Amino acid sequence: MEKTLLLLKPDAVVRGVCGEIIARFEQRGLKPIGIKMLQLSKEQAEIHYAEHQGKVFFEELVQFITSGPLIAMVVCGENAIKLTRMMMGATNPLDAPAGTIRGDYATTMRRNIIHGSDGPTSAAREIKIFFEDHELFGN
Ligand code: D4T
Repeated sequence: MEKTLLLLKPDAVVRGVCGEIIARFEQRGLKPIGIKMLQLSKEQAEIHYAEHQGKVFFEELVQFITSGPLIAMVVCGENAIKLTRMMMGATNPLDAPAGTIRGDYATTMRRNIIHGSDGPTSAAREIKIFFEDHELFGN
């Protein structure tokens, strides 16, 4: 069993599509074991996106992810990381086919509706940023 961190970004909350997106993961067989709504501080966003520090899009990325509340969740299941990445579609929604989350809900790279950890190391690191051990259930 694998765990991964998903963020339903502020655009998903504003547009009221979080429930639909969470339902997709449940339908696929991934089990949510922790969910919370929060607004990231600039410092937390910079830690979460540390790998992008210094890139041209970094400032706008931090500005957007801190612009309003988001929903953070940890889902658990076999091959959860690969499965969630496939379900999300490409980072650039223009390259995400219909049927994927970004392909169905997003149009721009900046507002691409969802984040998912891209590997076991980043999943472990990112889960710790958003959740304490006692906030995860069925561990
Ligand atoms: P996230 O992290 O949001 O799940 O996206 P990905 O894992 O799919 O993609 P990423 O880390 O490469 O990008 C993080 C975040 O930055 C935005 N972005 C990215 C951007 O605004 N311009 C760019 O050129 C890139 C590469 C979109 C997602």
